[in-house]
Amino acid sequence: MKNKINEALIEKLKSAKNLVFFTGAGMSAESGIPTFRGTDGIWNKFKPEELANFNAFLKNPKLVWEWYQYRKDIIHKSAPNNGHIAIKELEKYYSVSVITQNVDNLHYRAGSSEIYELHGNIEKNYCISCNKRYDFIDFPESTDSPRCECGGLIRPDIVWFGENLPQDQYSSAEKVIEEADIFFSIGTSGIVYPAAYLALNANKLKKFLVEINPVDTELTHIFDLTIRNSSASALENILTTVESFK
Ligand code: BV8
Ligand code: ZN
Repeated sequence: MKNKINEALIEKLKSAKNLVFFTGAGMSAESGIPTFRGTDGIWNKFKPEELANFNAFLKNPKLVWEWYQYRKDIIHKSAPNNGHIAIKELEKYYSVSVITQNVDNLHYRAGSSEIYELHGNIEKNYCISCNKRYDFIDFPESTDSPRCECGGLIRPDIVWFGENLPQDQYSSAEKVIEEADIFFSIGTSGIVYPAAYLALNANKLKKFLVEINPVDTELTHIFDLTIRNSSASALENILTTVESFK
């Protein structure tokens, strides 16, 4: 059932120029990609400290690579959902910036033109010894984990726990938030920092904040409006409403 979107949001959408979408794993749930902490969450099976950190990688690169290849296989069988596509379509009417915590490359595949990847991208890799890039390739099956021609270990270009976020992505994200008229936080539990600081910044800057999530999150209290719906349905509703008055 199409629920009508909130009058205050419609008024904002009528006057807005710049939209910012801050997205998390829930954005890709309707593409069939498991979230991290939900009931189907992948962290229920694996502990982040065991896999998504550099020491775990050095200790057992093959196990960490198996985990990332398993996730890449799921992602390669998935496609952007109507939520990713709606965000791309809104570029017809607004300046749209996507700030994503997701590493699944789906916003790119949906065609969004301005994306800031805070936690890296599962299709990108580099050698930890010589920094040679190995992006957008699949490594052949082997008994060892992928090695560079220099002999060094190749790692996913993903931000692990305890690692700094790419400074250029983070500071660009901070800048687009300053210009935002509406800040949407979609499909994130809001517990991972410093990414979650970006929502707190938007709040401090008194932007109009909208949360799209089926359930309450750690950040719910800072939002002007919460839409308790899935990202794909909520974003389709928003796009249809915008198309009705643009
Ligand atoms: C760092 C890559 C500096 C791996 C990930 C304060 C300041 C700084 C750091 C910290 C701090 N407090 C704690 C820390 C440490 C840590 C942290 O935040 N820990 C948390 C767990 C408490 N942060 C770090 O380590 C960061 N590094 O700060 O470096 C530093 C250096 C040295 C020492 C200290 C600090 C690095 C963080 C990045 C870690 N890497 N991923 C990989 O992907 O393999 S984090 C991981 O969580 C993912 O990247 C993911 O993007 C991120 C956030 O998760 P969500 O996207 O929110 O997903 P989640 O499953 O949690 O929630 C899904 C939501 O969707 C739910 O709310 C659900 O209801 C909703 N949903 C479900 N279905 C739908 C839906 N919504 C809409 N529609 C649906 N259909
Ligand atoms: Zn190398």
